[in-house]
Amino acid sequence: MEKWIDLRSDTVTRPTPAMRKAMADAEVGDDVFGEDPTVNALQERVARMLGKEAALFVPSGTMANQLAIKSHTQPGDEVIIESTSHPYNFEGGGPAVLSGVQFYCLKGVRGLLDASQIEEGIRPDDHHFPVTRLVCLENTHNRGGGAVYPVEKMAEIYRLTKSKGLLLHLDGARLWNASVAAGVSLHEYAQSADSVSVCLSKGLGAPIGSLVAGSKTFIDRVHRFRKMFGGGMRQVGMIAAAGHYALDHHIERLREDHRNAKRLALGLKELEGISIHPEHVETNIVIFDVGQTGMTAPQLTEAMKGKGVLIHAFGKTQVRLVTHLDVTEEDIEIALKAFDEVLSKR
Ligand code: TLP
Repeated sequence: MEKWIDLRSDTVTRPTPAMRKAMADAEVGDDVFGEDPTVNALQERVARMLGKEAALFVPSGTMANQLAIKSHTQPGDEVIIESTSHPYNFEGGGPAVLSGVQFYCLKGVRGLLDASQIEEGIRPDDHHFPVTRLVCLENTHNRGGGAVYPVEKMAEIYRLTKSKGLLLHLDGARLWNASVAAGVSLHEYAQSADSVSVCLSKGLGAPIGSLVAGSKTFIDRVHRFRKMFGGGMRQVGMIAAAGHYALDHHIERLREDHRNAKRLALGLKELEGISIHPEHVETNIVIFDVGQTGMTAPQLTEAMKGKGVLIHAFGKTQVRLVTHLDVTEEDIEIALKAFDEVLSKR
């Protein structure tokens, strides 16, 4: 295949030549000694963007979430989370192993929870129960089809957590997308969270890297656990430089990804048997159901591969498509044509 159209995830992007140049030119030092100037500048920059006292550079979004959960909780605590969230489903059961916590799962609407639901999930102060310590939210919500949390909804949840003495961690792997789509600053979203994780390696197109942000005391704990989890990195300014480049050049362009996702959803809606709600596509993720096409999601995935288009089967009948830096408007039309051909042949 000459060129794959890879819609499996926005994690598949490759660094652009300009990003690679920035990486090659980076000033570096030993970051475990806190001596990498490029990493230090990135941490300060992201902390500022999120309006937090401090931030720490870590290898992945998974590690960022795990460190936040570890730093906020004690073994035996309970964490309220949405049932389709990333930490609950896609982090290898890490919270049980690394933090010894259990989840209390709530079912949201496209991954989004209400303050009233969360309030009902908080355990009474009774020795029979685990201690509810932390609430985790995800914005945008991956399995929720890239759904954006309205900022007022987050603020209401945050007020609830404060009134109940709980902490709130925001998995903001794609907070950049939420910010661009809703016209709400990162700072404003982050005000409704004690800690925030963000990823540079998704829509922003960096090859590696996430950050956790919060108070100085919290980041100090995160730093200790990062060492314990083996996430201390050395001359990592080369990677942080990709992050700086991404923040300079790749935030505003997320609008293109959102436009492409919408176009994809509208085109898919025209195809018989596909069940999709284009009005729910707010950012760069498109989820649809193929149950009525007579094909399963893995069968469709295989058939699309034959046309040079890579897609991701989310279970038996659900498919996820994600637009990103390496997918053009033209690619979207090619992909839609391929879907049409595959589905009309079945
Ligand atoms: N998500 C990946 C897969 O793990 C599902 C993807 O392709 O979308 N939080 C959210 C909301 C995420 O979507 C992801 C990655 C992470 C955290 C973890 O980031 P990494 O992959 O850097 O560990």
